[in-house]
Amino acid sequence: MKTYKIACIPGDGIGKEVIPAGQEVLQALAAGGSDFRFEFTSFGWGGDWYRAHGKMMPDDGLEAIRGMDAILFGSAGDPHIPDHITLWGLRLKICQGFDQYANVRPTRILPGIDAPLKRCGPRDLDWVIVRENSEGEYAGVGGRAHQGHPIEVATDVSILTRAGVERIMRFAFRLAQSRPRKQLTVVTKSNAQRHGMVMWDEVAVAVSKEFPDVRWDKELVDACTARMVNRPASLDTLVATNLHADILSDLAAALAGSLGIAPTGNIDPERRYPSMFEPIHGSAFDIMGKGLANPVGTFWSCVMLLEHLGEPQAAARLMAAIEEITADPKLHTGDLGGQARTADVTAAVISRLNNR
Ligand code: NAD
Ligand code: K
Ligand code: MN
Repeated sequence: MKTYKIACIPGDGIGKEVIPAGQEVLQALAAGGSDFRFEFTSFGWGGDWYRAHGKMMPDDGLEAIRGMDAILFGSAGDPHIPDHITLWGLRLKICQGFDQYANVRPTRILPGIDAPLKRCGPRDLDWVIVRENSEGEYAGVGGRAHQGHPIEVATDVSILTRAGVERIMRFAFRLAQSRPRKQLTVVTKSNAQRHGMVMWDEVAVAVSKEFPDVRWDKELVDACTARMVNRPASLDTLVATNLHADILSDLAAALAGSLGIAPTGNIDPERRYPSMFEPIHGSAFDIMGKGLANPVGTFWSCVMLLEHLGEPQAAARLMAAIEEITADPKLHTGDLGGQARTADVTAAVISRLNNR
């Protein structure tokens, strides 16, 4: 029997509630007649680790998880620690350390979910947003001079490399090609950002030649937000830089019903390192510790994890169970206007899995 080694990093806030729920669901899936099993190892990194050790994870932390088949991640973000410390000290350290350069965010309106767009049914919104996850606006380059003085100057430099843009474009064209509509929108801002984004556009043209069967177009990021709202069915696969896609994908999650549902994968397409799967939401300080978090974003991330491991049947079984429970308003958590608790939703998914 195959054994998949999974690193679980709940992190902070509701990450500590939804990741154990995801683990339970994966365990139930494996127990129910699958030809594989999971070996979970949990790592207590995050804000609590920071209070005890002065850093978000140990210096040799990446070594401890390098040999895993995948990582299931919750959230980094603590009410008492500045966000740039929690983010750079844990999540980005893993994404960058393992060169997870493709961040993939599927967005669909699941059955039973009341999405805010008028005249938009489930079939009108079926997107995958590909986010460049290793450079661009979040390269971490910049600085502050004359800090605190009236003449202070602060910079955050966006770095794009031709190799970095080529690999994410190729990944996005290939993903678009694998979907029924074979359609890609390249999101840009080359009217205002006249160096890196102009190269981005040029690389898109060059890489598109390798994919003659993919229809593609270009859209400025600001216009793209309006298009997502006004003409959702005109989009399928999108590719954008780190910052642009960060913003577009939260909008996408909200248009599909709730931040609590949306999943993501931080992927190393070359499979040199483990890839990391997580709900797109953060620590949700307002509801943490109360058992109210929607675990569906984590469950859907587990579907992506299973697909990545090469277990499409198990992934489909879990997705079907998720869609059955979103279809039932009694199993909606507060973010969806319901009263259900994390534990109710988790138990319901497990019972659907056991009855399939
Ligand atoms: P957030 O996603 O934590 O919360 C935004 C809102 O959505 C809150 O009202 C929250 O209650 C609600 N929400 C989010 N997930 C939910 C769920 N599963 N169920 C029900 N409601 C849910 O975003 P924020 O408030 O901007 O950030 C809080 C902290 O999380 C910050 O420290 C931030 O840096 C961090 N964060 C981390 C990640 C990550 O680790 N990938 C992502 C986003 C934010
Ligand atoms: K997250
Ligand atoms: Mn974000």
